[in-house]
Amino acid sequence: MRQDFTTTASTKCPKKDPGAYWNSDLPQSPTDRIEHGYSDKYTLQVPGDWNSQDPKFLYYEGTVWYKRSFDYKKAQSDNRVFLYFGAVNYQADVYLNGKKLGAHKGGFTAFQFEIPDEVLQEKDNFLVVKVDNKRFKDEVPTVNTDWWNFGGITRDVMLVETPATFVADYSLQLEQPTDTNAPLTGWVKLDGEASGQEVSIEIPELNLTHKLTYEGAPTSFSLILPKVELWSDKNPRLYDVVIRTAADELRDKIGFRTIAVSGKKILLNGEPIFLRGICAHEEIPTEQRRAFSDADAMIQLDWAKELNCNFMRLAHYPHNEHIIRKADSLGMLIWSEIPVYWTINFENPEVLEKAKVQLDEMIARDRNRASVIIWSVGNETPVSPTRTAFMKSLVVEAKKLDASRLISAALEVHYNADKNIINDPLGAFTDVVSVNEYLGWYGGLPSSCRSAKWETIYDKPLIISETGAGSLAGFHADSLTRWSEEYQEWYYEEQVEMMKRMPDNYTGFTPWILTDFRSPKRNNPIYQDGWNRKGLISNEGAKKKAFFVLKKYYDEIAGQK
Ligand code: GCB
Repeated sequence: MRQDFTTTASTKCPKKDPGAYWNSDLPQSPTDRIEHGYSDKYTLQVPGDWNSQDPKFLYYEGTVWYKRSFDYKKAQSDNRVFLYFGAVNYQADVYLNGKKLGAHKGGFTAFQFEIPDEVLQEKDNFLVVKVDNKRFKDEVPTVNTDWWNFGGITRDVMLVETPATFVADYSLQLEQPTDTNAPLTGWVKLDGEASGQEVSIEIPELNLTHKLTYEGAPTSFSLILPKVELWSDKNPRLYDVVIRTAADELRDKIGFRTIAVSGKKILLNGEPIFLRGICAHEEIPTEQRRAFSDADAMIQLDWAKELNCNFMRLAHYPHNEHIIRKADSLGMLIWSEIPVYWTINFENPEVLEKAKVQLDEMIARDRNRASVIIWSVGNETPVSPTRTAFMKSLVVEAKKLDASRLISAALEVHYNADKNIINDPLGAFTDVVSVNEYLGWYGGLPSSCRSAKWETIYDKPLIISETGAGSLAGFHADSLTRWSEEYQEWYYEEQVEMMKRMPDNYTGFTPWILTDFRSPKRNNPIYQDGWNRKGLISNEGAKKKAFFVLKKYYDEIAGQK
C-alpha cells in the first residue's frame, strides 16, 4: 500500500506508559506527560526514503518514529494477518496498539510479523514504527560506503491475510531439460496445521497438475513437464504456476531456465552466453531518491536496454522486488548482492551472522525468479585470511540455500607494470571470478590500458564487475581533462579495446555505473558536489558521450558470443 502517514491519532491506545512513543500522543489524563506528537504537520510518503522528502532530512542519520492508523476487518475469523515490510533502512522496531510486534535489522531485505488476534482491532489500529538509520562499525554495511544512507520505510508495506494454514514458501527449479521433457525439482513449505494435507502444483498452460501429501517443511517433489519453452534473455517466457491447498491458493509467474558454469563459460540453457552488463544503484537520480516502484524499475531497465544490455549488476545490496519482477518479464539477467562491502568487521562472528541473515533473506525473496543468475556475497573485501574465511563461509551458505545459481563476489585487483594477476584467494570458492578494475581512473591515464596485460590463476568464467571514470555531463574539454565527458569517453574507448584482449575466460562486463548517484564521499565542489559522477547518464537524465561507446561495443558483440 502506498499511502501518506496520517496525522490523526487514536484515543483507543492502552493507557499504560502514556509517554511511550508507541502509544497515543493524546494525554488521557491531565497528569500525563507526553513528549511526542503524531498529530502534527509532518507526513512522510511510504514507501520512500526520508532524505528526499524534506531538506532537513538530506543528511539525517538517526531515529524517526512513524505512525499510522488503520481499520481492518478480517475476511474470515480464523484467518491470520501479517504486517510485511519490503525494506526499512536500517533497524525497524514495530509496535501495534502499544504491543511490540518485533524488530529487524538490515536495510534492504523484506521481513514480516504476524499480528496476534488479541492485538488487531477492527477500528483505529495504532501502528508505530521506529526507524533508525545510524551506521555502526559492526553492522552490514559498516560505516564506510560510497553511497547515500537513505533512511526510512523505503519499500512497500502490506497487510497480508492468509488462511490458518497457508503456502509460506516454495521452490521450483528446472533441471537439465531434454528434447522431449523438462524435469523440475522443488519443495513447498506450509505454515499452520499442515501435516497430511494435499498440495497441488499446477501449470495450467502445460495441463499439469501434480499432487503431493504434505510431510513437513519442506516437502520436496520432482516432476517431469512436457517440453517447455525456456526462459532466456531473448525469450523471457513466463508460465502461470498455482500452488493449491484446501484453504490457500498461491499464484506466481515463473520462467524455466538453467544456469551453469562449464569450464571458462557461463551457460544459459546449456548455451554459452556473454553478459553485456551495467551496474546500478537503487536510485532515481533525477529525483535524488531511492527507487521503489514498477515505474522506477522501468526507468532503469529502459536505460539498460537502450545500452543493449542483457545483464545488470544490482549493487551493492538487494534491490526492490519490482525491478526483479520486471527483469523476469523483460529478459534482463540479474546479479544480486548483499552489502558485505569494503571493510566490514570480518573479525566479529556476529557480523558474519548478520551477513548470513541478509543472504538468507535475499535468496528467500527471489529464489523463483529466472532473471537472477548470480548471488554475490560481497564487494571489494580486502584480502586477509580472516576475510577469506568469512567470505568462504558466505559462499558455502549461499550454495546451501540455493544450489541452482552461480555464486560470485566483486574482488579488488592491484595493478602491476608488467602484468595484472587476478589471484584473490576468494576466487577459489566462487563459481565466477569477478573483479573491479579502474585502470585509467584510479591508476594512470586511459592510455595505460594499451599496454596492460591481464592474467588469471582461475580457469573459471571472469566478469569485469566494475570499471568507470567520472565526468560532469555538459562539461566538454579535451580528452586529457579529468571530469570532462571527453575523458570518460576516451576511458571507455580504451577499456573496450582492452576487454578485447582479456583472457579467454572473459564472459561478462558490468561497468560502473548506469547513472550518477548521491555519495557523501564525493565532494569536489566543481564537478561532484555530493555525486559520484561515474554515471553514463547524468543526474538530470542526460546521456554522456561514454554511454554511446559502451552501446556501440554491446551492439557489436550482441549475438556474437
Ligand atoms: C568501487 C566500489 C563502488 C564505488 C566505485 C567508485 O570500486 O565498488 O562502490 O562507488 O568503486 O566510484 O570508486
